[in-house]
Amino acid sequence: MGGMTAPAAPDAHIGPTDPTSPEPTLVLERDGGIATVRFNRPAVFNALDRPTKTALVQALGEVAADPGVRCVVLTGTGRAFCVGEDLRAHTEALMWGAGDLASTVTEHYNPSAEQLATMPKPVIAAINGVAAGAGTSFAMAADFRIMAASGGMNLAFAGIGLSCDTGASFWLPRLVGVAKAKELLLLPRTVGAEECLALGLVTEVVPDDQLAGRVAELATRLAAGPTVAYGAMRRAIAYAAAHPLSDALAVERDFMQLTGDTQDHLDAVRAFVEKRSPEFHGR
Ligand code: T3D
Repeated sequence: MGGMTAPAAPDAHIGPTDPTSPEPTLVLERDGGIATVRFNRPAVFNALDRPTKTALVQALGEVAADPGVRCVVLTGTGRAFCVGEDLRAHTEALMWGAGDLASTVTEHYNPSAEQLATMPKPVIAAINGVAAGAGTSFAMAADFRIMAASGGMNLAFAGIGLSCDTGASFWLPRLVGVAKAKELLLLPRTVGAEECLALGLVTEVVPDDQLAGRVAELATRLAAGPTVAYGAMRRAIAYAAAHPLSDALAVERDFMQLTGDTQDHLDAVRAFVEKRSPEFHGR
């Protein structure tokens, strides 16, 4: 398929350009309350070189902090979503003795994983093609993973003799269970869209030519929703995954207070008793 071709947005911010192409390698577009972050190195299946990784950290920080952004879509151009580290650049760095994995994990992969998982607004991964390595981890950190029927996921790390990163060890067992997570990590292969759906790796599979429309529909709905409540739910679920019930209940109470104080809550309960649809403003 042609990939997610986002409609021309009124406000487009672009990342670095590739020396081999006039195109920016990461594109950030805003359309109303929806921000789309698009990997844009289709010739290398949206593999991540250093400038693109830096731009990703910056773009995610920007959309996370912007109260006008109420839903974030992460996607790729062309036949792939994102296949993780650019292995050509990486090999070159290793040959020059400059291959410092821990530093790019600290500097790029971990901050991006944290931002995706913790920003106070919903995130959709629009998986337009194959996702591999850290690309799968980015997708797994999203709240919704909508995959084109021609897409797939490959937990490719072991194929190049690496452990796993960007949250793969955190998200994968939570999505598919420990045993399946080990199988997919130790014996990597491209898992097709229907199997991803059956395993719970993605939330939805759609025909390739319906991906953009379906993602736009969901993003529009989420961007018009109770953003503070969505952000609180993301945080409550993350907290509860690693804490005892009594602690989770205490955090739930705090978030109920936080959301109970929002204008959205007041407006929505009034709309309920007046038998009309609520209109949320994200505050
Ligand atoms: O510093 C650190 O390394 C730490 C951080 C690591 C994080 C990671 O993400 S590690 C994991 C890195 N990713 C991979 O190992 C995935 C490698 N790619 C593949 O296994 C396969 O390409 C896929 C399963 C993703 C897709 O297979 P297929 O058969 O559909 O496509 P292909 O022919 O292999 O690839 C298409 C093109 O994309 C090809 O270019 P060419 O030959 O047509 O010019 C291929 O070289 C390029 N490509 C794919 N993946 C990468 C890549 N180029 C650079 N880096 C890649 N990761």
